[in-house]
Amino acid sequence: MYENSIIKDIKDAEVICITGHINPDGDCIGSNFAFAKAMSKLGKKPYVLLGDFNEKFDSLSGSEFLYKGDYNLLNPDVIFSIDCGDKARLGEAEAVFDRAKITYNLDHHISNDNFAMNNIVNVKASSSCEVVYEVISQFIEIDKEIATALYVGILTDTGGFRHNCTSERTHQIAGKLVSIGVDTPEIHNKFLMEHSLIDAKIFAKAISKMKVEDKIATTFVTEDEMTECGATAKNTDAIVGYLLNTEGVEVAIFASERGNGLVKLSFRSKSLNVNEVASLYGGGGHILAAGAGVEGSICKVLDSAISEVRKRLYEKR
Ligand SMILES: [Mn+2]
Repeated sequence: MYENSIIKDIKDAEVICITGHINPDGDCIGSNFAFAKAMSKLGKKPYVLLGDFNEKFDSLSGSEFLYKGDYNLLNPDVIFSIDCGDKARLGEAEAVFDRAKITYNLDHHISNDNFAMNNIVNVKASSSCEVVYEVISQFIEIDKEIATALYVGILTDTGGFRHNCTSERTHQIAGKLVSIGVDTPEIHNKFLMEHSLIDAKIFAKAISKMKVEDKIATTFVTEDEMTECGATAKNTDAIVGYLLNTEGVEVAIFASERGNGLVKLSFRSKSLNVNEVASLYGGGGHILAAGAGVEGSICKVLDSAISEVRKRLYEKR
């Protein structure tokens, strides 16, 4: 239903920007790159505005559209926010978004508050790549490069088709992308299994301090530990999922210091709604996977999160 207005807005625009959430993950990067490639098929050269991300995504086609210049110079005719549930999570790109003449919001986060002029938010979709597939397949032919970027996003946001957000439609789309030529063994290894030495070092620090109490698995890393391992936020992605995979655990919470007194909380759950808990701290995400940034000391922030989770876990049974 939006395809016609999207095509018109793209064709009429001179300056087009695409952006996503801070600390972009596989789904955010894959959906941004795939959408940029789709636009280039319409004869446009969009600017993709994304923060620092894991180098392994550099090999994806679409990275050639990344804009590394001054954001203050960008006054877009149209901007697409993809995979961002909350306008404030656009980070530096938020000001560019606010200056744009026409705004779009393509997403799948349940916490999304429809912050754009045009909102294509499907909370049933496994990933923003699934949302982007449904849109762009209406007006361009998906080639192997676009298919690969989309497949990476679907694969990483579903945890390899394991999370409950994975639907029949997710598999249909993935099948379609495979038929276009995605090299699935290579993509699974590179984007799901492989980690760097730095990832492993910070993982070891975090897991060595892991605790399980009342079916809640928790751990944390300090800024000093991050520095010692040479790690940044992008190296800690695997930790919270590992916590949740612990036998008997219902909810996992991972806390990490992000400098200037900011603590990032990541929640994963097998059934409890952790989007609700994250939103207490001004964050959000999905029912079973959510996050928030909180100011305070890491121990106090983590303790507070544990008690909020515990309250809900035992109230509801
Ligand atoms: Mn996503």
